[in-house]
Amino acid sequence: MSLIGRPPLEMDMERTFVMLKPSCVERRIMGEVIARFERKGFNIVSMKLIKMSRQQAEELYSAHRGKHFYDGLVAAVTGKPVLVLVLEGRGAVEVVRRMIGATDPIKAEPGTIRGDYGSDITDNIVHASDSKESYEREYRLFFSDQELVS
Ligand code: 3AN
Repeated sequence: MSLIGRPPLEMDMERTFVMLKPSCVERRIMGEVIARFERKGFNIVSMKLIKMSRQQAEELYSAHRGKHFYDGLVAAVTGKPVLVLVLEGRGAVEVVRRMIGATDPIKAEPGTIRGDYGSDITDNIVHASDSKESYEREYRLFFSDQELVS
């Protein structure tokens, strides 16, 4: 892989892709959610408020194509403001997944973001990559390497 425009990360450092979903934006709790990631010690490497296109939504959730909730999921995030971020820190993928909690906010532990703020399983406040491979695929849907600020 070419390293042009993409210097290697420091040892132990890892990046993950996070999206604050439409309800998070509408309820004006973005700052609270971002503050949790910052307090944990993650660096924000890039961040922007966008209206997600249908194509981006279909790609982001391509693993779920054909499932009963897929159409509703794509519709829930398409054309609405969402905040997309890249976070960096030790063990970012796993730690952020633990911080957001279980998919269904009703089952998510108190203290997790979904457990504390969510109730709807589809618009469950926040998305985060579930593996390094997912991160590599997902961030490219929204960011160029030049937009990642070390
Ligand atoms: P997670 O976001 O916790 O990794 P996934 O990857 O299983 O969960 O599902 C992706 C997204 O699909 C979830 N964030 C949620 O918005 C939606 N979803 C998952 N399961 C359901 C379901 N049973 N009904 C409605 N939406 C769902």
